[in-house]
Amino acid sequence: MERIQEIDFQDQRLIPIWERVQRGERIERKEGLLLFQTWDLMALGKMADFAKRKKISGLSGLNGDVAYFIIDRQINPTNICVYTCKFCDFAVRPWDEKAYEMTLQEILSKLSPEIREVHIVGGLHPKWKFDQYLNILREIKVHFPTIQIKAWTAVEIAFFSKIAKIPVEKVFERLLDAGLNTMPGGGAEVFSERVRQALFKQKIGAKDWLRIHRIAHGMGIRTNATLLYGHMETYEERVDHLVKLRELQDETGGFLTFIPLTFQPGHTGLVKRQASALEDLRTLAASRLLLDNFPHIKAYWVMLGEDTAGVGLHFGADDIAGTIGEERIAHAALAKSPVGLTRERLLEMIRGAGRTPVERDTYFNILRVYNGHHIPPPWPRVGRV
Ligand code: V47
Ligand code: SF4
Repeated sequence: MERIQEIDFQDQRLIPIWERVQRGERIERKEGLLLFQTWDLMALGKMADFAKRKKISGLSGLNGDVAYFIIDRQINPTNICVYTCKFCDFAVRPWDEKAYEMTLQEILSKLSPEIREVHIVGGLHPKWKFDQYLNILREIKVHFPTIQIKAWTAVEIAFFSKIAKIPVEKVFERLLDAGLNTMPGGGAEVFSERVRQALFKQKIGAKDWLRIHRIAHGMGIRTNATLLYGHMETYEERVDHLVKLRELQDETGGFLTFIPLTFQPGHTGLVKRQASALEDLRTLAASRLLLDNFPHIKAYWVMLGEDTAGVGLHFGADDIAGTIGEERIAHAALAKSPVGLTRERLLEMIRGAGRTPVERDTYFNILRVYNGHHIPPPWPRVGRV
């Protein structure tokens, strides 16, 4: 049992919420909004940290001080996309000089047996057949049977269903047969029709995104969820997004982790600058407190930056993502973080935040707890590209 800590509240409006959190009761919509409005970030962080410790010790039997990481590799097979979402700097048209399509050989050359998870997501190619996407999974499983595959967002699943003219259930059947393990959380953006119309109107909205994840969960596929914030969404829209995810999780229990994605403005001109670190920490903490039925909250260092991600481990996050290898989506939008990190650097970040590193697989099975065991410096900082 986690020790109940004292919090010195500057914003007294948070006290009833803290009482609820200690009793393990659910936070309602109005209280959720207050979490986004309060200036009392320290109290918010302490409440979220309490909720995180309780959740993690309950789930894993480990001390709630731990933070997870994974040895993974991101692959974005193509940046050619039929859609033109206004927030996206990654996608290009086929004739663009930055357009690329990776061959199977190129994809396989990026992998090695020590990688635990490959995260595959990319553009919606105008010419590729569903079989080409399936082949990527099949070949990875043939050459690297121990690598777990986290692939294709709900947006891509809807696209496969359309190009192959088969229902979503059949799409998943064929993906499972080809080697799919889990599904990433992208493409959710923010569940607001107002924002969808303004920024990504060609893409599926809340109803379809949630329907596809519901089907995946029903077929035994664990999935993740995201929120893209820091563009034109309101706090009410962020809360609504989180409540919708919580409702689906109540129904299915299929979500593994939630990843708030802080918008990288890049060349889009949508906002002058990225959300502040305080806004990032607030969003992590509010997510931990509102998503009381989600096992994990991820501080994605790629978009947050290494320093904010480390502090995020005190604001409700219990996972700092992975080595990644070669990130392209955020970096097309001028993200300042490295494109990949080494295991040693992730250990250093977690220990620097005063947490105990725990290496995991795609399902959050624990592979190794790094208690007390230190790898001596000098540590390589950036992963192999
Ligand atoms: O769906 C696109 C977002 C997502 C930008 O499931 C942007 O473990 C910020 O979903 N700034 C793809 N975000 C990435 C994603 C993800 C990342 C890490 C872990 C997991 C997981 C999933 O990235 C897209 C879109 O929402 N995105 N452009 C941008 N400029
Ligand atoms: Fe295409 Fe996804 Fe970018 Fe939209 S966000 S343009 S669907 S790659």
